[in-house]
Amino acid sequence: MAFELPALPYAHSALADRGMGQETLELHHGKHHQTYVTTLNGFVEKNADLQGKSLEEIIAFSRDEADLAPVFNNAGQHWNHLHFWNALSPKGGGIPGRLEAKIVEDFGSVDAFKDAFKAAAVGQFGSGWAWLVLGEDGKLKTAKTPNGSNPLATGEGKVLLGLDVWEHSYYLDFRNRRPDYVGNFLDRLANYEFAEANLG
Ligand code: MN3
Repeated sequence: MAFELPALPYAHSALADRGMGQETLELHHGKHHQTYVTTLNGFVEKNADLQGKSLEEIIAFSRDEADLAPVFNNAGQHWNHLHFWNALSPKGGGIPGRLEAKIVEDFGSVDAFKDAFKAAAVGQFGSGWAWLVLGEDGKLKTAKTPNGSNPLATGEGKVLLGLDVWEHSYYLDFRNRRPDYVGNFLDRLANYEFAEANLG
């Protein structure tokens, strides 16, 4: 039962007028994400300990094993991208009421949330991810993780919204300007309805 690359929930061209071009999505989904899936399936084929486990179980199993770092990173990247495609929307940027109220309660304002998320995304040195998570204390917070890691693995909370800050996600559209890519995501691309649904 191999892992599979799902279709994008929108056309490859659907986000082009909001700052994420067709070529970016074709490469990111069809090449980068596909490679994580193919590589992960190769590891599972050769390692009986991984067989029959869910994606989340493989992430937990490989998290603290140095020998399994490539398994962890490819499994994490598969999970992260499954999330990421849903965290983007051709109608993105608008924050629905229940999530907005929670953001204002926990960050003070929407602007303060965006500043904190930008700080996490820009401050992640090298490749990785920025996140909005619901912590175990019931409060929203931002987080950042390197490479293929994520808040499932670090135990930082339940993921509401994640942003890929690997260069492959923005270099064609924004060149080296990661802060502009992050700001564009928060204002025009982020699927806050998906984030609100993840609140539970
Ligand atoms: Mn990526």
